[in-house]
Amino acid sequence: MKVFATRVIPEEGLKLLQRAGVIVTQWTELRDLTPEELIAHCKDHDALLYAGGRKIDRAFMEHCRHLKVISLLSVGYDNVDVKAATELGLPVTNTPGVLSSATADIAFLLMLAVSRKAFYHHKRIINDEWGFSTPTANLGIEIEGKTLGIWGLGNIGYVMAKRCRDAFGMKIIYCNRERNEAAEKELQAVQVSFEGLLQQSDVLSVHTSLTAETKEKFNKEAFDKMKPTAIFINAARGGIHNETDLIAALQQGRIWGAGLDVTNPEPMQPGNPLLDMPTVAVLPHIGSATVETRNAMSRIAAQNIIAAFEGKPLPNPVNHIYSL
Ligand code: 8YV
Repeated sequence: MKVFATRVIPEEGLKLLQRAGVIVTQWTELRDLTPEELIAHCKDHDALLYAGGRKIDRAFMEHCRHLKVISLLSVGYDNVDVKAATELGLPVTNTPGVLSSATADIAFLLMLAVSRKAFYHHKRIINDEWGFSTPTANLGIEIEGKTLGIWGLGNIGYVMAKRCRDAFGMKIIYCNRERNEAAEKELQAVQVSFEGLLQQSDVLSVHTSLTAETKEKFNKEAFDKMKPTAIFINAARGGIHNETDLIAALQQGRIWGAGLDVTNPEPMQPGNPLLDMPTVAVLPHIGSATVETRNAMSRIAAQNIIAAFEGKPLPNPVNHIYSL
């Protein structure tokens, strides 16, 4: 059996596939495959290992209905039209449960980097502009004892909340569709409304998936309700914030700072005003980008493929969200 991968895949997943006798073709160019190239490559492969690139849409799937599985190297599955896949009988799988710590670490890093303007100061040193002009210039703000608001207190949100509670004694509030009783018990987290989250958070960190409901949920109306001293963190999906509204909110002082591991759109274009703001920190979607986590993800992606090839139940299907 043969797998086509849209990116070079981490070693441990590759080895797992090869030990199972699977032939793996990896797209090694830095540019994304065109839709036509992806179809052409998948025509003579039995599975797709999607590790980034253009969205996998219905048009692709209608040309590649022979695939035994579309195995994502990610926990998020917004880069695939899962509804279409389910209607066309194409299994889609993801890699849950292994990237919560790595991604929460990036959210935590961004919170600190923004609060102390770290990326701005680093850039000043690179530009040979060392130090402060006066004792009150370029000051940051402190995190100790402040309120962390989590939108989407799932696995990643829980780790972020625990890091912040344990390290900085932060008060945890959250807004979820359902209660997170473990967080309430272990972290003394308090469930609040979306309005309450906006009004009470000193740091508001987003940890939801990107869906029709969450798309651009953080827009002008939301930012207007946040504290002018608040920091907005998004290490989930760029599509959850409206970037034009975010830029305006920062420029007009309606919020204090923003830390983004995801942008809208991606990649962020040169000259984006966010890149010149002292209270903004931007990273290129590296939430899961550690040796340990990417290897763990690739092992799961490989296991999903092997199960599909062996006709066994898929360990991590996502089609059920459309209950077909
Ligand atoms: C990247 C992520 O997608 O898992 C997710 O949903 O956003 C990240 O892990 C992944 O690193 C791309 O291969």
